Amino acid sequence: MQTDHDVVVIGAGFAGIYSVHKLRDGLGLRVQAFDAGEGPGGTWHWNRYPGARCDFDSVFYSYSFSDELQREWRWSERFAAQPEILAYLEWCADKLDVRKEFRFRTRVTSIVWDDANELWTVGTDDGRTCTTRFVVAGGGNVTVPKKNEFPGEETFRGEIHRTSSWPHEPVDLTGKRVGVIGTGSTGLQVIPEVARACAHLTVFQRTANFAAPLGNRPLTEEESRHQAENHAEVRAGSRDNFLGAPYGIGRPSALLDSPEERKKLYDEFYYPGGGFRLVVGTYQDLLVNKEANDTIADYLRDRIRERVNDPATAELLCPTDHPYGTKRAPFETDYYETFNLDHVDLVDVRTAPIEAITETGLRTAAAEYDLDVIILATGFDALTGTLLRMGIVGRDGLTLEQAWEDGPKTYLGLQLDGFPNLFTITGPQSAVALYNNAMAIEDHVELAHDAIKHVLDHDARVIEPTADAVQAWGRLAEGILNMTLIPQSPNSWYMGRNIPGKPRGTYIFAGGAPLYRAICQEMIDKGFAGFALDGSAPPVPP
Ligand code: NA7
Repeated sequence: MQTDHDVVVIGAGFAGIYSVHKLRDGLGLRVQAFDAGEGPGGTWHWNRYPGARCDFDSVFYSYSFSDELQREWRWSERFAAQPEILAYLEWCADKLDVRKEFRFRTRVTSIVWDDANELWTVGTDDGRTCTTRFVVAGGGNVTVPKKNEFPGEETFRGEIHRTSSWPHEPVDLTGKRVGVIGTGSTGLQVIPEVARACAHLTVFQRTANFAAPLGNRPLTEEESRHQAENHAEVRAGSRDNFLGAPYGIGRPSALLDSPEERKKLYDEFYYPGGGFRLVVGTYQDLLVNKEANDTIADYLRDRIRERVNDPATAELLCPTDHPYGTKRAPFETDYYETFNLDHVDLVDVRTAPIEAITETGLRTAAAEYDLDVIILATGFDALTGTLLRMGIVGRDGLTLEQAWEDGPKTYLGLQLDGFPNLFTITGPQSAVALYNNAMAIEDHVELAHDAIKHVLDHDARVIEPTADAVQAWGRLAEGILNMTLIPQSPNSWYMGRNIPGKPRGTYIFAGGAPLYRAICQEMIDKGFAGFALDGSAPPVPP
């Protein structure tokens, strides 16, 4: 049956921009794309809080598929800030001429499979609907903020801001008493910036985090030009690296070196900074061996005690409840020194939880805090939240909520059984979260493109993973996750544990990008093993 479009693409971030380009210009498909924002940018359109910055080097956190894009764009900092990444994505959208396929300020609210006609009907919040053969969901996996858990928000006489929907106009904090809730990657970025701008800052910390210096600095013109002109050499090896950047590979085990050798190596990575190089460039067993992990955890706690003047505050900032890296490792600039400032206080809300937002501030189980501004940096319903709010209904009226009531179930994080012709870019259980997201997205868009091409080449109508393939992938992803230390974190979003009531499960593929890519390649070589075309499938890969 004729549909309005061949493909509907959701999202105008890294995933949506590339999907439109790849499917329209590569396969000649009729593409309609939607994004709730006013323009391209995705995550980088919304997260405009002070200090928002990527902690992957800009030269790696950018598209690699186009020589032209890499040659023409110049980064100004080693780790770009939000405005520059947003400008980059807007520029890419123009260069690729994809804006015209997007309807902006439009949120997708329903995606319903019509089994009789083998098409999707997509509804949007402007009351319109359209039909399409394929849907490529590229709405990001860290986009739906965690709901505010504190009663009384409506009574507060000051301002409340969420980092994930920060106002476009600058927020003036001069002379204000500010409270920040949350000390994840976002909190650690926003806290030093807010401290610089306000009269008094109270940081409400439930779980201390292991942060290491980011090592950001401006790039010289020479460096920036060198990166652009030699991008292939500069990025070589990215796809062979666990994290998707050419960061090198560490020594086999932290336990084979003496304490002095270990300290020397950690110092070499810690003091200059460099983001995730610390995780992959030091020792290979940090995420799988608790004793090895303890060596870096102790090292990082010692650095916190060195940098924070007040011993009691330093102890409160030292994590004790999870191994390093089992919650997403954050990177910081001046975070710990912020607590040496006279006008900054740290409040422990683990022992005395926040009970309510009041007319004048916040109340914890132990005290009242008077505030003019409250900043919520409390995290996201990550990995599944974006898809679950799109009103997706597959075969036989099965909703995505029903399909995932015990946690996500996917094949390669790309497709789900019962939801034909629907592709989830960097969906749950793909090589996401522990992988440079820009590159993970590129890989996945190409995989979706290859799958759609496979359908078209075979004059088929629908592609969908078999139930066996989904089960096998779930078992593999779970098995690999259980070989790491990640399950030892009580509240990591890697396992859905940061949201009360969210099903616990395997939300990421923790085997690393090279293994994930090898599995996908084998799947393709075996004729899209694990996927069925019009109901008929080749055997599941061993
Ligand atoms: P995170 O890493 O989930 O951090 C959220 C923070 O908010 C974390 O410190 C939480 O403490 C805290 N939080 C959440 N709920 C509460 C309540 N009820 N009381 C006190 N504190 C609370 O989110 P981010 O935005 O920082 O980072 C998300 C990702 O975005 C990041 O990893 C990058 O990939 C981009 P908790 O640890 O739950 O005790």
